[in-house]
Amino acid sequence: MDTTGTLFLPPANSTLASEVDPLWGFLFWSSTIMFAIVMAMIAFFVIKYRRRGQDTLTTGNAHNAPLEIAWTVIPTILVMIIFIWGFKSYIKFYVAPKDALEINVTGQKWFWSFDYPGGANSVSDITVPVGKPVKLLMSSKDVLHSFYVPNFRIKMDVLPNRYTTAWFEATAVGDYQIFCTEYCGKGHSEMLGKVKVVGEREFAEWLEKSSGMGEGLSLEEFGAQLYKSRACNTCHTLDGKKLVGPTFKGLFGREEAMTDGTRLVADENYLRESMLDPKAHIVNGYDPVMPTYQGILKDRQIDALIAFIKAQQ
Ligand code: HEC
Ligand SMILES: [Cu+2]
Repeated sequence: MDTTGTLFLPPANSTLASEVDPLWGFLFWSSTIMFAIVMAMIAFFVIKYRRRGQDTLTTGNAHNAPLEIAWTVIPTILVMIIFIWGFKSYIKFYVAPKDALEINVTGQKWFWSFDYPGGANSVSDITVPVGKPVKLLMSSKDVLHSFYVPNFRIKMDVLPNRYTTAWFEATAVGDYQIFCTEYCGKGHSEMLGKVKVVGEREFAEWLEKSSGMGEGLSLEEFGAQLYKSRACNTCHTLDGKKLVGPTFKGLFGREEAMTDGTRLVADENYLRESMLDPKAHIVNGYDPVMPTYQGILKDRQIDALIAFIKAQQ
């Protein structure tokens, strides 16, 4: 069933999703039925015991043992069912299988980055194999974020200075939306990405390609790739337009005013510093919101981005 754009959750594409959905359905429908019964009884009693005249009073019942037992026992049973069912699923969600593929997830304003075993990394989108458990080891570089993949029914807070985990096993190849569900500043709604679920063979090929340092590409070509894959393009244009950050067009060699009153020429050292320590100098007219790429970009990648920026004249 395609539920895109409906009130309900999108299709279930992980093994855990089939744990959650029946429980959710049970909660939803038992609440709905309870609600209907309570509403019907309110309506019924309002009519039955309406005021009929000035002096007619009904005599109230002080006790009704069977009724009192019923309204205690039935909800208790329901709550116990929900508790036991929920607790069992919770444990399954909490404890990843031992053989899970472990991927580090870093949240920062305003994108996700992923580090795979073997040195590959990616920004915004995470690529994973189908039919294999994947464990996410998550932390934040700045504020609270939350990693949410509706198709997998997983949602977990991502905190600075502490690791949280989540795991899933995707059951179908495809692209699934990632949302950040913890308000994290003005770029929060753009903190999007995709889980790209691929076959086992493609995954191995992807790992191979992404752990590479752009072999066979010129620095400028590699830089063009990184400009997109490291999400620079969410804040910097190539066509002269101002986005969250200044455009890369004509940047190299330009003299710029900084908020601390200094004027700097955008040379190679300045560009490098802008990526690794963006708060060191803030360009006049912009907010200090660029994330640091310290620990994310390796030297050849920095060289490649500099070559790419130089070419944008
Ligand atoms: C979340 C938005 C954002 C992202 C993502 C981002 N930047 Fe920035 N960047 C900014 C902002 C805002 C400024 C201006 C304020 C400052 O100097 O820190 C800036 C400034 C810069 C500057 C200095 C520009 C100038 O005119 O002096 C360079 C170079 C730069 N960024 C490179 C990059 C590269 C390379 C990437 C990707 C690896 C990147 N940025 C990703 C927001 C971003
Ligand atoms: Cu966020």
